[in-house]
Amino acid sequence: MDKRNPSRKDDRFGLIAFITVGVIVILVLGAGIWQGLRPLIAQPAAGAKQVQISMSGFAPNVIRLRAGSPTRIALVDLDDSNHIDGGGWHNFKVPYFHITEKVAPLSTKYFTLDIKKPGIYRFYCDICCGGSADPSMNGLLVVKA
Ligand SMILES: [Cu+2]
Repeated sequence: MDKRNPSRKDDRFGLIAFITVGVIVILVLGAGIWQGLRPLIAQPAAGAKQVQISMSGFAPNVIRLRAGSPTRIALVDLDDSNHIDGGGWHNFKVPYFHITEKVAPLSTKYFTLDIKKPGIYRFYCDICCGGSADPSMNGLLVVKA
């Protein structure tokens, strides 16, 4: 009589149960995260240009403005506070104009950009991911006359 067979069956059952529970946990967590993020992502900021920021960078990373025409920006932070690097906080810095706007995890920060001088200016986040040295944390403000 082979004594290994029953224990092998037990192992397989254990593995299948583990995978099933894992899949259920991933589905439930995924649905929860999606439900939590959806209002943020879907919420149209009335009259504001939406700029999303996360660990993967700014989207869009090119913001086009007209000189002398104030533009409201809705900076949407998609990261939650569980991020080790910066705790989910991000900022939007335009060093040329000494602008710094900070946004909390999973929230939206509204501010107005009123640039009078046409040109192309760099912006970046210096809270996470290596900050201004990280190309994905950089963007360009294109201000036309
Ligand atoms: Cu950041």
